[in-house]
Amino acid sequence: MPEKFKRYTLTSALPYANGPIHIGHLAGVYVPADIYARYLRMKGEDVLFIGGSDEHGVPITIKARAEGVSPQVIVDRYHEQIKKSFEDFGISFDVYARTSAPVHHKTASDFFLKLYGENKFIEKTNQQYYDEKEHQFLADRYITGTCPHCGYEKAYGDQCENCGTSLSPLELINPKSALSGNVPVLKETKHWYLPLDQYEEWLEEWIIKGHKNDWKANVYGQVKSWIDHGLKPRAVTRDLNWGVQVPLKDAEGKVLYVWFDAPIGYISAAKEWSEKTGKDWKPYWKDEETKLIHFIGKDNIVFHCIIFPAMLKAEGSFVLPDNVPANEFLNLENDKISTSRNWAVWLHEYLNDFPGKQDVLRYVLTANAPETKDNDFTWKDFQARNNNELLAIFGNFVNRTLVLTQKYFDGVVPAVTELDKEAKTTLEEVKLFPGKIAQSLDRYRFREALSELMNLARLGNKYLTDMEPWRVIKTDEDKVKTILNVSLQIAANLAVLSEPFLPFTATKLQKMLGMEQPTWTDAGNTELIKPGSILNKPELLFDRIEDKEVEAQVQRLLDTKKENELAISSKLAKEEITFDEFMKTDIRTGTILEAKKVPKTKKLLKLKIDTGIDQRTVVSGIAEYYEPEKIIGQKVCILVNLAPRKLRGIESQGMILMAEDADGKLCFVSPTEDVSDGSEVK
Ligand code: B3M
Ligand code: ZN
Repeated sequence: MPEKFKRYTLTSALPYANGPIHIGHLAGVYVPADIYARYLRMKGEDVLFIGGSDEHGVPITIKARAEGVSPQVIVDRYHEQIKKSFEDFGISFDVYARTSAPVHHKTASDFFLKLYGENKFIEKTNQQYYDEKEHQFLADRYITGTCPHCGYEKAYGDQCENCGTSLSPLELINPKSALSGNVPVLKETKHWYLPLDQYEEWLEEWIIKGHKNDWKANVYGQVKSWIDHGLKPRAVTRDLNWGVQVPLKDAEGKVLYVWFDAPIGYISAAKEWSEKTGKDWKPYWKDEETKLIHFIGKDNIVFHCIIFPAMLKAEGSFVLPDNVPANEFLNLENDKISTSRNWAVWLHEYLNDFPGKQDVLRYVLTANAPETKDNDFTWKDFQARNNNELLAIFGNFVNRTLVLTQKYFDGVVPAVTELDKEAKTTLEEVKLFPGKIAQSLDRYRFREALSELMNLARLGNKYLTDMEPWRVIKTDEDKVKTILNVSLQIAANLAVLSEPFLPFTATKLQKMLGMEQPTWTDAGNTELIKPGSILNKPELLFDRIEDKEVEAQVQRLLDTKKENELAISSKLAKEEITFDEFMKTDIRTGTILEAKKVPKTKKLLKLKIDTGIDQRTVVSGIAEYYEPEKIIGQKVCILVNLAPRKLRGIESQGMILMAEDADGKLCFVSPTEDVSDGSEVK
């Protein structure tokens, strides 16, 4: 059991504000963090649950560059979208901040200056990779290459996402600029380094010895292997212009490394919360009786278990994390979730497609949480868990209990007449659930805790089915009073214990049972619902998810896969073909008559083209490059004898020819002189 703490500071990884939230983020970080925060609050603990957007770093500037807008435009767009989708999904942050806020720039600068003033950095001038075409130093995601540890060919300059190792650009094999594709040159530049090697002994003591038994094996193992491999000084500044400016005179054009400033974002978020609530933030970050927990995904372990703690240790006035229960990765339909390939279930789209079903997704992502190893989300499983578990067990039990109480006693809670053996045994079992669930939650075993909650629902469902009140009512009304009273006590315990996991369901059920703001200590009480109290009108907690709903989601993913193949195929160098093979193609000049976006896709336009021989529909992956209304009348070359193919339910009869340069910029291949549509390209 955990020793008593005065308060809890829970942080959740700050998502880059360069795209929406998807189910991988939720399963890895935000659902477990929210379950834990709600559980602690129900126990009456003092909790500060921190979230926010990570708005610096190369992922943001790469996205801005691709769209030809400023990084601020990108972060403003996605910060709002992410914040709203978390709110709508019931992630109960006490504050949701952002690292482009002035309070963060001040906090991060002051943090840097304190370490600088106490000579905690090493100042080094050395050779760094530089892109001569883009006039830009290359760090982090601006440079890619082969990971020296695992051979992954798309490792970034600061980390290999394949094996998680933190890297520096100079370690990459065959480095290439992610901006121009060119091989970079080496150029001199000055940076400030955090000497992680000087903290190796302390980290050994604090983690390897101190947290051997309470940190998750997947986290402990990764940290141990880094420390065993030896830690090296790490640059905490970058030659970039988007980020927190390095607060030194000779640091023009340099910013703090995003992984130096972002974790400090947890602290500046607490200051923002303090400004909003008038409460003092300092105890939540500076009092030893505060339990600090970082909720993250496994790719963030090195930053939260080695680099940020070393920073906190060097600064000296903050508490250290008590635990970092990092989850592994969630895959989608047996493939890695990928923002760039749009292979994801986006939270804002889920909320739109499945209104009122937040708890179904919370349930499935917790039941399948990748707590110790990567796991997979499938829409079939999503449907099955809703229909066979939430609806058939939890919902069915509660609904039958409430409907029968309405039917036999007009919704007035009946008193127990006599507690027979089954009733006594069942109620004794009910009393054990709060302890079982709490024990799992205290050890960040959310899947286990949720399965115990479902076991309580199973217990109720079995008791009601075995007792058959609908049969007994014909002969023994008193016995039915006991059966339904016992069932209502189980339903009331579900209403309390389900709140951390299924907050929307718990609120509905508490309302139906007339329960006011229950706390954790109410759970296990088998007289929660008082005889004579009047129940509110029952409503269904869950409804059936039909095949067609999930089939539509699977089809969307299949269409996405086809779109990606379409996009990728244009990039691959083709093998040699014979003249005769080329002569099989029939390419004509044509004109675009109509252009429309294909709904729910990012890449596709539906075009109507006059080919000179007919008018036909072609689906083309150019929506990210061209506004439909701007390409009406555009002359094109079209491959007219390509076998038709269905894309998002639309039959595409041919392919327009586009040219794409190394930067991925597209342009039409069209006749340079005025020729009639249908002219043959030879
Ligand atoms: N922005 C998210 C990621 O690596 C990163 C987390 C920062 S937490 C301080 O996906
Ligand atoms: Zn690697």
